[in-house]
Amino acid sequence: MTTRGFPEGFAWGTATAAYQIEGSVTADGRGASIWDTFAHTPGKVLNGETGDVAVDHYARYAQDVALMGDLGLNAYRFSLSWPRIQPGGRGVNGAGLDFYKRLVDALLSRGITPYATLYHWDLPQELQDAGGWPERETAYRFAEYAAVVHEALGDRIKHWMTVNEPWCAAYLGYGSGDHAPGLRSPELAVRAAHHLLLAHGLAAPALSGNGGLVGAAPNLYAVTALTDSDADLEAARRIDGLQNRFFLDALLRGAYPEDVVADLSPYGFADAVKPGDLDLIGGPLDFLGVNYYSRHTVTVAEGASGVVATSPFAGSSPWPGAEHVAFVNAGRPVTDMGWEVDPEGLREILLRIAKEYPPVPLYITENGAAYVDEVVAGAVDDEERRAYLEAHLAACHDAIAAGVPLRGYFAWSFLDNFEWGWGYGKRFGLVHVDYATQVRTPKASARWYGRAARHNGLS
Ligand code: IFM
Repeated sequence: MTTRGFPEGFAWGTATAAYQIEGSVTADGRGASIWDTFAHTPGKVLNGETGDVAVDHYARYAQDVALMGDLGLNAYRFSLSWPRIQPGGRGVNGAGLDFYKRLVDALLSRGITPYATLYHWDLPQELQDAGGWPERETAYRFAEYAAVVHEALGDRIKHWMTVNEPWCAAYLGYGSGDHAPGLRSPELAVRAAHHLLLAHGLAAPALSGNGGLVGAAPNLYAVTALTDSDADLEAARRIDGLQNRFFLDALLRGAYPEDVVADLSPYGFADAVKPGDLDLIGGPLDFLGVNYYSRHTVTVAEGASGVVATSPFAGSSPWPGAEHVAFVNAGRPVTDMGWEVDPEGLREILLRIAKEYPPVPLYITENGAAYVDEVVAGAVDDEERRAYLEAHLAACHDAIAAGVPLRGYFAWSFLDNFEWGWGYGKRFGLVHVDYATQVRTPKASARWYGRAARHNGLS
């Protein structure tokens, strides 16, 4: 019996990203991305693993889409590989576009609505060689890429997300160096953050043609100070500013928060922002994606370093001006990533956006958990992941009941895949992948989630 029903038309999907699943990194003219380079650099990814093969989705997409359909899902969020479509960051590679046409046609034939992300971290290497996201020019190149994509796929795809988790792309890529391209400079990171948002603003008009709906997918956290000391409250203000308000205010209000601009002024942030940029960034947004995993509980303690465990090699802080902050666990159970399970934080964020910002339809564009899974007699009983999904969907249900315009939920991830600096060591999939044979086995969580999707609610 369905006791917690969701609104009619609610999107029940899963999410993936190109470099994490596709493999086939030289097929059909694909160029190299910064993640190809980074993963092939010794000491950057656990066990030297790369996305060269990943879960071979490029070759197996039809089987994967069929499985989604069989499970009963009605939506799928995936990313387009920029260097597949524009090898070298220029021109048009028809063969690369054709892959996404085939993928989307397969989705549509199963009644699965495609939600496409243009940038999930795989910048063409040549654009990085020219300076990458700290260079303003990269944002203009992204707008050209968006126009190419929309021209080719705008008849089939209506839901577009420009940038995925720009905080990660900027601060892990150019600040802590835990992600590609692996640079460690707060000055570069803050410029990258602005240019990723500028890229969104410049690309949006092209994507909105032909009935396109445009969104972005920042990763947001509930943020709490460990104590009510002035120092901890100040730490929470800084982290909330860098992680949440910077992106929300820019996208939804067309302004950066003044306190964050002040925090970032020692790093030359203001110089990167040109007249008119914020009008573009804060232009019409058809929906906002929310990637939510956990809460940051922050404190200031002796020896704190601002380091967060975003890679097994994490060594420096991705938080300009907040390097003195420590991230602590507040006693909740943790996933295999060490992230606290906190569904209340999701409800909190959804209510906050609805209360503090101009109205905008919302989607949970990522939410999920890594656990250690084992195939036993052909089955994976991942009760912890199932419970994680149920608790977070219940938080969504509560938020909707409180008036939040939440339109869909995408579980991260459809398949086990390449988890960036952790390589294949962390499994987020609802579907287990045997990396030696590429055999897919839906976990118990996938069956449970598919039932919820088919009933449009939780029982
Ligand atoms: O795997 C990532 C994804 O690429 C971006 N969001 C967080 C996920 C889990 O770390």
